[in-house]
This record gives sequence, structure tokens and C-alpha cells, in this order.
Amino acid sequence: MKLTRRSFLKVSAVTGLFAAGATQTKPVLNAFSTKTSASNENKEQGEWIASTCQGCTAWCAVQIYRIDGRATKVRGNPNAKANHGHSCVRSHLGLQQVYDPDRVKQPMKRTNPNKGRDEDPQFVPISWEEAIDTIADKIIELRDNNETHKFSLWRGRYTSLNEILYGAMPKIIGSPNNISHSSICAESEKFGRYYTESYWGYADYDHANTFYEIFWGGDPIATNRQVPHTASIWGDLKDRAKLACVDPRLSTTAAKSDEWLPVIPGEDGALAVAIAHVLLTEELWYKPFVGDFKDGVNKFKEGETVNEDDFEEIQTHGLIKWWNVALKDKTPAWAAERSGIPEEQIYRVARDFGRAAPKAISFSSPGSSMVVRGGYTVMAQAALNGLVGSADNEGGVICGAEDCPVNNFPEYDYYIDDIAEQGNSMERIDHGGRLELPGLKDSKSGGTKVTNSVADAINNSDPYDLKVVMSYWNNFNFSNQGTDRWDEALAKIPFMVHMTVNSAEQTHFADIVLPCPHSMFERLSPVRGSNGNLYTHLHMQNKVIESPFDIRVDETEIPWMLGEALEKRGFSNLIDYFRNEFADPETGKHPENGEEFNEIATKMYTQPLWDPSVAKEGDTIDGWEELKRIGTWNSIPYRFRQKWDGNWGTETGQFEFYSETLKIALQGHADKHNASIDDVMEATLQTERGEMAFVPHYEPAYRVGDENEYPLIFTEHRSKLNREGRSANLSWYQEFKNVDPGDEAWDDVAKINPIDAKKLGIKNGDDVKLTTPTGSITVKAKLWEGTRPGVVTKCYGQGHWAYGHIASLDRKKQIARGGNNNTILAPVHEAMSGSGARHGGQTRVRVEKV
Ligand SMILES: Nc1nc2c(c(=O)[nH]1)N[C@H]1C(S)=C(S)[C@@H](COP(=O)(O)OP(=O)(O)OC[C@H]3O[C@@H](n4cnc5c(=O)[nH]c(N)nc54)[C@H](O)[C@@H]3O)O[C@H]1N2
Ligand SMILES: Nc1nc2c(c(=O)[nH]1)N[C@H]1C(S)=C(S)[C@@H](COP(=O)(O)OP(=O)(O)OC[C@H]3O[C@@H](n4cnc5c(=O)[nH]c(N)nc54)[C@H](O)[C@@H]3O)O[C@H]1N2
Ligand code: SF4
Ligand SMILES: [Mo]
Repeated sequence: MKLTRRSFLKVSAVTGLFAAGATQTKPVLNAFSTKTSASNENKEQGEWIASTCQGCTAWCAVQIYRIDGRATKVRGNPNAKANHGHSCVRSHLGLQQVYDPDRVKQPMKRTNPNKGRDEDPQFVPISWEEAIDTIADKIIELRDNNETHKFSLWRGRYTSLNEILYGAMPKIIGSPNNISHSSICAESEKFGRYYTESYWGYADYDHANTFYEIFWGGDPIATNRQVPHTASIWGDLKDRAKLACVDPRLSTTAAKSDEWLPVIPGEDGALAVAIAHVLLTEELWYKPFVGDFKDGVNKFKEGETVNEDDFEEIQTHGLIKWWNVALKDKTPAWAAERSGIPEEQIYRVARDFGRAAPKAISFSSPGSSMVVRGGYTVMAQAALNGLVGSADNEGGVICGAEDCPVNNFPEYDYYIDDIAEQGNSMERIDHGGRLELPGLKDSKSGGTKVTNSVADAINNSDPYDLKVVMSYWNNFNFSNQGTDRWDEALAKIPFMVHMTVNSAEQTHFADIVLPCPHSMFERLSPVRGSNGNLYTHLHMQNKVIESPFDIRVDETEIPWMLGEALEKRGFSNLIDYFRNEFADPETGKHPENGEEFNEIATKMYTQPLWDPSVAKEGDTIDGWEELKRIGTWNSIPYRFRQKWDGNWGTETGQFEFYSETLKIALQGHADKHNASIDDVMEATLQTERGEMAFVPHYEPAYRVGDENEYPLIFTEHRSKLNREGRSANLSWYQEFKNVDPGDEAWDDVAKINPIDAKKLGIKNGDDVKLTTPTGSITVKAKLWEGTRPGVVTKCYGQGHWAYGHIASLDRKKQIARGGNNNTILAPVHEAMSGSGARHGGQTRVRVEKV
């Protein structure tokens, strides 16, 4: 970065970006030891205050110990049932995040009009008023020119209050372009469940009663969505059940499972259909769920088709079609050739899994589904739960939940005027729903917003340019595959606002930077989490500490201030919506400022939970103050088999092996483009045609890069210590990074099997350059048997060049610690669900010693 000494000092003074010295690698955290005036007299006893950790999508209820106004410790909230009252290691990292000296401390504006990675933004502090007025002027300009669709709101992580900023605000301004990060997170995983049993969401698992689990690329004691639950129950689970982990890498879970299946990346589908083949040919399907041959004689024989009339199904639909079209030839010997897993092991896993029926779990995750062509793989994984009758059953997989009765936010249709309506009707920026990107969320063509296409849309002005972007709690030029495209796109946006906690890679391209509260410690909000341990729940975030910084809540206070500024400029619909439609459920009082708005919105949303007069099944909480104090509401435990007997929600009402639901969705998408379903299959890079489109089936791995030029396959995983993309600036993260099998503290390593390393003449600790057709990064080599030969595996999370003085080796010179996987991962999609395909070994790589 071409920073002059003067501008550098200015930036440091303003943002504290380099407060502990730009090149210092192991600074001391001293926020806890600095005394405040309060600490000299009247020493506070200290108390545990409820809040919610959002370090990952488990969204655990926690308690935070506050003493002398400071947060000092974190633990699980003993009232919470989904996480057994526990939190994981990452919850503690939150403390270093909230006291990170590199946080953004006041609003700033860019003074260098040029944007680029090499351009110093030359941020200077401004008042909140100036910041909000500037944004309001930009929005009014769009409205005056009837081009409100060129406004876009980007969302990364969020709380349940996101409905205001992400849901209502863009619509009232007049833009269809509210873009979330969901499609770079886990949408494809949901695809499998939706097109078998009509559930678009995360699953829950009855670990406490199961006898067999297959983990498909999930590492649930280190990552995924229920770490405190899985870790709490793991000892008991291991004693009772057999566990098989399919992962090209020896993950923590693989290391603690009975079977490790180090699959060739992207070839999980071969294993899944071969397991189905064995379950059928060896008569291991669960007959009380699936049904049986009318004459009781098993006719599933390798290579032979079966007559549909011979079989009577009970809970399911289309078993015989599925067998005839996609399974009859898929033997373990066939799968062994593709997956790299020995035939005997496939038989053993399939038989043990079948014998455990119906208490046998096929556990899907992004690892095997956020993969080009991974949609059909994850459908096959879901279908296994149908074959063994564990779907919606004890010891099985729950795709549904008991009710968590929260209120909807007030309707805002009335506040959408003609200008906004015209803007809302424009084509979306993200390409979701185009022929090659069906994004079939909830059966809708374009149901998914395709986050990673937005960079291409901007760079190619296709379908138009964006002029004003507001963005929060995200870092898209770090978190999306193909980061160089994002740098280019961000530089092209004339006006971008980043609402953030840390100044990050995306902030580097911002025109206005707005400092926001750390959600776990500094704001009040409701968090409606995913299910765990059979419970669904809502947790509260509380303002545990008063922030020393000049922050405002992204999801409520900022839109409120913007509403007021727009009103002054003659457009009052946004603030009218807030003022008129929101009212305290107890007093009827309407909000008069952003802070009141935040509290009233939270209170309205959660009212059924804290109002004892509302009938519900679950905890009884005596009033609003009590909800904040207890911090969590738990449902009753899940009642199994709610979906059985015709309530599966699919087109047929059955658990679908032959997905009539997907057939209709695909037909709708094809019709929209005057194309055939085969055309859709081709455009989405699938290799199969015809009836295969409607059944779980094998698709070979898709790879970018020529094998001769890029001989190895690149694959990646996340860290036990990642709080998504935002923990690399914490010394605890770096110091304990070696808790991830094969990784090193204070470093970022490419894990290479010693067999490959020998061929390449690479030794442990060598600096190596990883090059793919998308880009290159330089990291350290680690020789490690936990990577299968032919594959390079590396953790995601490092490689931040603009996140702070620990994440970077030299923040001033933009030298990152390690490399960002997204710099070398090709920007490819699992198109059926519209997902970013980061897994499955999508990119070939060349490894060279430097
Ligand atoms: N510790 C931690 N936990 C987290 C998060 C975090 O940042 N840190 N983030 C949360 C979020 S936002 C999400 S979406 C979830 C993600 O849920 P996870 O289940 O954690 O998903 P991933 O990390 O994407 O992938 C996990 C595994 O897939 C393996 N893998 C890669 N390619 C393949 C393949 O082709 N086949 C198979 N079978 N495996 C493969 C990797 O080695 C890795 O072990 O985790 C949540 N939990
Ligand atoms: N290669 C690869 N890419 C991945 C993944 C992977 O495993 N590998 N994981 C993917 C997944 S599952 C996900 S969910 C996405 C996440 O990707 P993003 O949604 O882009 O989020 P993060 O990268 O976590 O960056 C969050 C930003 O928000 C800021 N921030 C932190 N806390 C707060 C807060 O409380 N409020 C506000 N307003 N800002 C805050 C931080 O400073 C940071 O700049 O990344 C995806 N990208
Ligand atoms: S990081 Fe995730 S699993 Fe760990 S405590 Fe926080 S929300 Fe729970
Ligand atoms: Mo995610």
C-alpha cells in the first residue's frame, strides 16, 4: 500500500489500526488490566449476564461474567437445552474480539477517490450525522433518477432483527438486491433434504439414541452447527454407536471415529449410491418405513431392473424407479474405483449402517455438498435416511422442529411507493434463476441469491451497475472464492458503506465506514437459533458492556437514523414504517429514536415467549425483563414421526426417492427459459440426462485445471477456532492454531502427504507456492499422513491482508499471515442450489518450493 508516513500516522491515529505496532507479531492483550475510575472504589462483585455467541451457526446461549464494567469470562448458559448449558472453545475468543485494539472506533470517510488494493483509502473521522447525511443524499439521488434498483444491501452474519435492515429497508427504498451470504455458506446441504422431505434448513440429530452415524465431510466435534451438543454427548455416543467419517482429511471427527473413509474429494456420490445398492441387494432396508415386495422376495439383483408393481411402499415414493435409473449397477466395486475407498470398507459401512436401522444417521454437511454437482450427492445422503427409516425417527435425523412462537415483523407493503415498486420489479443483480444458475430454494427458480455472482455482475455491468451498496457483518472479497474478482468489483462501486466491527478487506474499498457493536457483548437482540439436542429455541443478546467506542446497531439504529435523514429530504416512508408500525407491546409506546426502536422491535418479536398469557409448549417466562435475564427460551423436546403418514410436505406427501417435487421445480425453471430439463442439466454442468435429473445419483467430481499443469487436488476445511472468517486477528487463535490436526501455531500450512512431498522434493517447513488457474498463495509446507496422497489440504481463515496487526504479518505493507484459500479457489457453483462450491477438490493445484 502506498502510504506516506503522514497518511499512515493519520490512519493509525484515527482507526487504531496499528495500535500495537504494525509488525509486532505476538502483542500482549492488556485491555483487562487497564483500570477504570470505577474500579478504584465500589468494587463491583461481578455477575453473569446472559447473551448469545454467534461464533458459528450453533448460536449458543452463553453467559458473560462482567466485573467493573468489563467482560472477563464466558460460559454456556445453564438454562439452555440445545447446547446442554455448554459453550465451545470459540466462545472465549469473543473476549479478544470485543477488546481487539484494531476495532473501528468511530465513523470514517474515504478521502482518496481512487479505489484498489494498492490505494490507501485515507480514512478520516466524521460524525454520525455527516455519515448518515451522505448516505441519504446518495439514496435520494437514486430515487430522483428512478434507479433505486441500483441500491444493494449485503448481509453476512445477522440476528433475527435483520428483517428490518435486510428485509424491509431495500424494499421500501425500491431494490430487489438484498444479497445475503447464505449461498456461500451451506445452501446446497439444504437441497438434499428439501428434495427428499421438503425441508430447507439445518437438520437435528438424535445422537443420544443412535447406533450408527456416517459423517459426510462434517467434523461435528470441531465445526458444524452443534459443537457443544456433539462434544457433550460424544463419549456416550462412541460407547454405544459405530461412527464412520467420510473426509479426504483426517479431521478431529475422523480421528475419533471407528471408520475413516478418506474419499477422493468430490467423489462422495459414488459411496452414497453404493451404500444404497448394498442396503437394497442385501435386504437391509427398513421395511416398516419403506415397505416390501408384495411376495416378500427380494428382487434387487445387481444389474437387473425391477417391476414397479411388485413393490408396495409405505412412507416413501419412487424406490423402484430410483433403483432402476440410478442404483442397479452401482456396486461397491464400481464405487471403489471412483472414490478411492476399498470395496470391503464400503460393504462393511453399508452393512453396519443397515443393521443399525432405523437408528442410523447419514449426516450431511457443506464439506460434501458445497461441491460442483454436489446437489445430487447430498440428495443421495438424505435418501439413505429414508432407506433405513431414520428420517423423523428416534435415533435418526430430524428435519423439522417444535414451534418457537415468535411474532412476524410488521408488514411494510403500504410504505412501498411507485418509485420503489418499479425498482423492486427489476431483474436482480445476482443472476440467481438464470438457466445455468437455477438456485432452486423452496422449489423456486431463483429462490437463492447467488452471492458470488454479484462480483461478475458488477464487473460485466450485467444486468446493470450498482451505484450504492450498504453492507454489514460480511467481508465478501475475503469470503468468496475468486477474491481478485471481488477486489475489482468493489473498486468499481461508486459508493459503498461498510458497517463492521473490524476494518477488513472489504472496508478497504469503502467510502463510509460505520462502527457497529460486537453482537455478543454490545447490543440487545433476539437470536432464533438452529435446533439441537431435539430442542428449538430463541436466545437473547444483551448489552453486557458499554462500549468505549462510538458505535450504532447495524440492523436497527442505523436504518432509523437513515430514515430520519431521508425524511428531511422529502422521503419519509422508511421512518414512517418504523414509527407507525412498531409499538411496545406492553405500553403501546411508539419508538422515538434508534435505541428505543431496537428494544421495541426485539420486544415485539419475542412477545409470545415472555408473555405468560400466550399459550405455548415450552418454557414459561414471566415477562420481558425475565427473558433478558434468563437469556433463553426452550421448546419442548421434538416429538418424532410428525411427518410420517402423508405429512412429508413433498408433492406426493411421501418421502421421495424419485423427487416429483424436484421434477416440477426443474420443469418450471426450464419453461422460464424455453428450454428442456436436459438443457438445464447441461447448463449446470451435470453429466447425466433424462430421468436421472429427478433421483439422487452419482455425478463425477468436477475439477478446474489441467492435470498435467496442476497435478494435485486442492481441498480445504475450517478451523476449530474459526469464528467464521473473523478470528485471525486474535492471539489466542494463532497461539492455539495447532489444535487443528496437522496445523501449526502462528502459521498457515499446506498439508501434503509425505509420498507426494518426496516426489516434489518438498520438506517440512519449506515455503511453498500453491498455484491454481485462479491464483496463487505462498504458505508453509507440512508433511502429514492425514491428507490422502494426490491431495493438498489447507485450513481456511488466514491470509488476511487488511484485518489487523495479528492477522497480517505487516498490516502497513498488506502482507498477510498465510494465504487465503479463496484467492486460489475457482469461483464455481453448485448451481442447482445456487451455492458457492468451495469443497470437493474443485481446483487442481501445483505446489512449488520457493
Ligand atoms: N469451528 C467452526 N465451526 C463452525 C464455523 C466456523 O467458522 N468454525 N462456521 C459455521 C458455519 S457458518 C458453517 S456454514 C458450518 C460449516 O459446516 P462444516 O460441516 O464444518 O463444513 P465445512 O467446514 O465447509 O466442511 C467440513 C469438512 O469437509 C471436508 N471436505 C472437503 N472436501 C470434501 C469432499 O469432497 N468430501 C468430503 N466428504 N469431505 C470434504 C473438509 O476436510 C472438512 O473436514 O460450520 C459452522 N461451524
Ligand atoms: N474458502 C472458504 N470460504 C468460505 C468458507 C470456508 O470455509 N472456506 N466459509 C463460508 C461460510 S460457511 C460463511 S458463513 C461465509 C462467511 O463470510 P462473511 O459473511 O463474509 O463473514 P466473515 O468473513 O466472517 O466476515 C465478517 C465481517 O464482519 C465484521 N464483524 C464481526 N463481528 C461483527 C458484528 O457483530 N457486527 C458487524 N456489523 N460486523 C461484525 C468483521 O469485522 C468482518 O469484517 O464465508 C464463506 N467462505
Ligand atoms: S462458536 Fe458456535 S458452537 Fe461455539 S459457543 Fe459459539 S455459537 Fe456455540
Ligand atoms: Mo456458513
